[in-house]
Amino acid sequence: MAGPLPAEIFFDAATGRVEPATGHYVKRLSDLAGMFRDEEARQRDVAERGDPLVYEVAEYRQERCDLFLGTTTMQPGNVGGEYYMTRGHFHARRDRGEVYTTLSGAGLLLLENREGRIEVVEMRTGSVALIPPDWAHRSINTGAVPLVFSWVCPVDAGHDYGPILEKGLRKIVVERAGTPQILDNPAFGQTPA
Ligand code: PAN
Ligand code: ZN
Repeated sequence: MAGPLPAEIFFDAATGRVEPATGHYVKRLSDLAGMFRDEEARQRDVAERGDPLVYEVAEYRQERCDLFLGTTTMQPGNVGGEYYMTRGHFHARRDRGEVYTTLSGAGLLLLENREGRIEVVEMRTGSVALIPPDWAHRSINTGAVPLVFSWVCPVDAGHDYGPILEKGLRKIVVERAGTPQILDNPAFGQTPA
């Protein structure tokens, strides 16, 4: 049996389109219950703004290849002042890292390790973030246009969403007078209702 073959994959830096893609999913605001500090505002926006798209993920993978790759495209927006963000996760395998490369837009990558240490990496065109093994990671679009980044990850890394769903991260990123502010998360450690 032939192994995986070398491939050229095209990423559209403005739209995040992956060509060819082997998978794709979208996350709308209705999919993100309990993630924002103002849950009522989230529900209102779902009802009144037609359940806006928050982000989408497109990927390319081949069987028996140890790596896979893709893009995440995040819309601009906020819920009660808290910028649109991804769910955020640890990798299920604690010995698997990842690399994010920002293709367009502007944002912040919020990282937190098991000891509660926080790191923030700026996301802007050309910036490459190294996510070491066992650091939770969440990306946040703080700009006025889509934030598009590519990622490369071991296929066996897996996702563990549990800890962030249950406790949140220690920091939140909110808009104040048009600029992003990183604040302590007042609800950290509280499981959403
Ligand atoms: C990324 C993320 C993607 C969506 O591909 O999965 O940006 O974020 P959430 O999975 O946290 O919703 C990645 O980090 N993969 O491991
Ligand atoms: Zn990841």
